[in-house]
Amino acid sequence: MNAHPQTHEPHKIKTVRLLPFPTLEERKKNLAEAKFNVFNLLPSQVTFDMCSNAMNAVSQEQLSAQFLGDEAYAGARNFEHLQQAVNEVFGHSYVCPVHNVLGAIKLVLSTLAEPGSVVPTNHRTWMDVFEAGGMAPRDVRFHEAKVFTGDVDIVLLDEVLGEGRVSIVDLQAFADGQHPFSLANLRAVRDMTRRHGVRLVCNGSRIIENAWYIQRHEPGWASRSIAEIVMQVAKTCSVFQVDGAQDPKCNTGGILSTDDPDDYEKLMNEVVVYEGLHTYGGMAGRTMEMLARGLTEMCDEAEVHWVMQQTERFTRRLRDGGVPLERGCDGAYIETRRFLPQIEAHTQDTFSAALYQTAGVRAIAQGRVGRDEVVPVQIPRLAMTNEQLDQVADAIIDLYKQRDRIQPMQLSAEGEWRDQMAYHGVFADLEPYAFDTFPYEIHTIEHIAHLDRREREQAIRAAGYNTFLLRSAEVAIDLLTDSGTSAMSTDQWAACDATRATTGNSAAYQKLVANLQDITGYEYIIPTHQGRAAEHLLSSILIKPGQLVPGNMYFTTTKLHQELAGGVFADVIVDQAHDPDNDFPWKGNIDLEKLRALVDEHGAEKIAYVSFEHCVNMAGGQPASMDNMKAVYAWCQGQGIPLIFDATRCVENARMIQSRDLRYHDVKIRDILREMMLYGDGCTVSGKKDFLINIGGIQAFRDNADWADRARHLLRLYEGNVTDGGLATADVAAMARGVEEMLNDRYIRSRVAQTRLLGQMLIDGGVPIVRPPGGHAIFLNARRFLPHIDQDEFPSQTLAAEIYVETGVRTMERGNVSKGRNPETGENYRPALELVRLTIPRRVYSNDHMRGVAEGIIRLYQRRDEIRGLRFVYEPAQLRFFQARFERVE
Ligand code: P71
Repeated sequence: MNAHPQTHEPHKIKTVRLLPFPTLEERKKNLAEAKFNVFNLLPSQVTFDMCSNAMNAVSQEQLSAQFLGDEAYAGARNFEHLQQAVNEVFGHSYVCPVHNVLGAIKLVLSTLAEPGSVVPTNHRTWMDVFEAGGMAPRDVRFHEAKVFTGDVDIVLLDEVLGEGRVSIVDLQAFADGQHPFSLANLRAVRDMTRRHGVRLVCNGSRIIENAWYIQRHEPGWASRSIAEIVMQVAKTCSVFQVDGAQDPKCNTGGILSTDDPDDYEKLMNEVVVYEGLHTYGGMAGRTMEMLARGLTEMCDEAEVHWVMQQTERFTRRLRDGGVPLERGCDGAYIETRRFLPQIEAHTQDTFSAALYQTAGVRAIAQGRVGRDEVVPVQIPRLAMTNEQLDQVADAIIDLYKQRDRIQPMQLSAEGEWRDQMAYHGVFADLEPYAFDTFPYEIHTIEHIAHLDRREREQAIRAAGYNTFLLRSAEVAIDLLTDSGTSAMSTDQWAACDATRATTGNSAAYQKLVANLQDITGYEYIIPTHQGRAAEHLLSSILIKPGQLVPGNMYFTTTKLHQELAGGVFADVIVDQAHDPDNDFPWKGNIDLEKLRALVDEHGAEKIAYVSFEHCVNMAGGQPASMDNMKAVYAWCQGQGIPLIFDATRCVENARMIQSRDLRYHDVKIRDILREMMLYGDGCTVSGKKDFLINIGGIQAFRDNADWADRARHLLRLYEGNVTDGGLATADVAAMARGVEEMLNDRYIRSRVAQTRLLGQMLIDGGVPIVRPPGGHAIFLNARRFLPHIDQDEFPSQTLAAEIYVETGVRTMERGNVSKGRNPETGENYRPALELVRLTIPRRVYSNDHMRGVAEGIIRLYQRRDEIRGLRFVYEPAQLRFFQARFERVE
């Protein structure tokens, strides 16, 4: 089952939650206010909250279950779905819902266990509950076990059962997060309990991790699925309990299941006392629905292996760094006594406080004071990338290196439970840890296709070797475009949700205008449904038939609208932009000499406006320099020629300026962007890129009221209301929020760094790409990748198709097929550049996905000689790249 080690997540990111990064000063203040007990910190004060309970990311399907709450008091449909799921996953016929696992334990104790009886266990977690219920827990764990450390000592159990005061045996799957049991041992326990007429109760809240362990380490189970093992474990037990907030990735809730009608009867009658009716058990209807979905999804083989890979990697890295720990099923359990040998008391809270102080990371030890000395650093399931986890591990290792400097804390208030503790702390002089990674956690995921090679062969043949014709369901990693493919944030969703739809004025519109006025410095902000709508308005307003529109390389829709308005595009980009091997940092610049020559030849009145694109798409996402924008604008002003930006990728351009121009290293992205926009009279924007939205755009003008009036007139005719441009009010709200998020320096840094990483890995693998790596995409040089394929056999198209077959990655052809035929000669154009674009959606893929993409393409490059070209079987007359179909040349 684990024949295919995964290099990346078997899913992509659907929604992100933005993370706060409090400064060292803020962290100290927060810590003091929290009385040096990290339990008291608010989520808004914590960067990475290392807890696996209730903090997991979910699939978009599971999230949607939240909105399917029936909320009936009795007999809810949600309960029926929950029953079905439990029947399918655990094989048990009867289900009793509970508010969480504590409810389940309480219920078992009050119905199935005799008061005062002995309860043999393999765990320590719920001792307090047993003791509070008048039971005497007895540890029967086999402490000498090497692999299955949660196994029961059968001889000891036999003895304890022989004493005759036992009514239930209570085991935990992956006991205390550290000790998995084997199926063989569990079955032996079951047989023994049967002989003694005692029930075997199992808390399976971490059944998935335990099943994975069985699959890996127990003889005979390697080829069985997680789902099968889970069912075997559950069926072995008389009563099975699950906490909804653990493996099923719910935020709360739980269940008890059994096959015994008499026990079910007892549970049903008791559940009304402590929990709720037997058909909701103290859960909201939506929680039952989410739980039902979570139970079915949790056995997904690929997901389980990804999650377990994270734990292994995280604990290995810490161990390699010398940190004393026990490996848990969901993270590292730090041994704080050994971590802080010089500290006499309260080592757990001292460790937690020091970790928060240095890194803003929270790891909480909960439960009763004095019970143990570990602090669990758990990994919220699916919520973090490997890179983020590596950095959290490094933060802990850094702390370990300076552990001698950590001071003891003085108690100021004490209690029986950890959340009651309070301290007077002193801030040791500790070197802080600085994160440099995605400033968001994963909130919702979207599953991606796992086709095998043969299936991908079939899919691409059926798509006529055209990646535009592949179905999304056939694509593993989709690098077709960065347009409209961003993951929205929970704040954007919240803004959508809070919006009341209107066809008139709205707070969303006002916020959009205010934000963009502030960001661009332009007075007139006009929403459009996307970029080409703005291009239509602009071209209609500024172009008189026969006029020229100089620009830094064309973009298809931009040029089309210029032509529809009677204009003629003229390329004035610097020559370096046409040379894929030239490393010039500002390949998006306008060549002022070319522009001058054009005006000298035709006269300034023949120029409609200068069209200046940021991070030029067709040139490979190449930026323009601040000096160039400034110089071109100054010159244009002298000539009375308007300059209009295509600011679709303006933030990426700002980041390139920040990193490549020394003078801007310490300037905020917001301020760089504001200066860039100073050097123009307006802009069009496709918001589907840098604005972090799935739909939307704008048209903006600095101060020309006449242009704005005309734009609004056309907007009413062709698009929608002046307050929405044809967008839903909710989408206007998402855009208003997106333009705030795009200016986060950490975000844009990690965004551009991700593209550069992909480029660098390809360069290191010898793959020819357009240099230097751009902002939104990496372009492969197909002519050099496939030198043996003639341009009339479409090397770019061929390469895009072969990449899909090799890797499941979808890319876009930008070569001979896109360029089309010369209408005069009927021949293919044979453009200088034959490219394949790998476009990176924003906030959607991890750097591990990028690694997977690079490795696949490098593999393909190594066997490039085997690749044959394509020929048309169907060729549309216009924009042929969208619908064209091909077959392989044999
Ligand atoms: C991209 C796109 C989307 C696209 C457009 C046409 C064919 C294939 C894919 C759209 C842009 C863009 C620039 C610089 C205006 C638009 C049009 N790019 N300017 O790169 O890159 O905006 O799609 O919102 O109408 O995949 P729109």
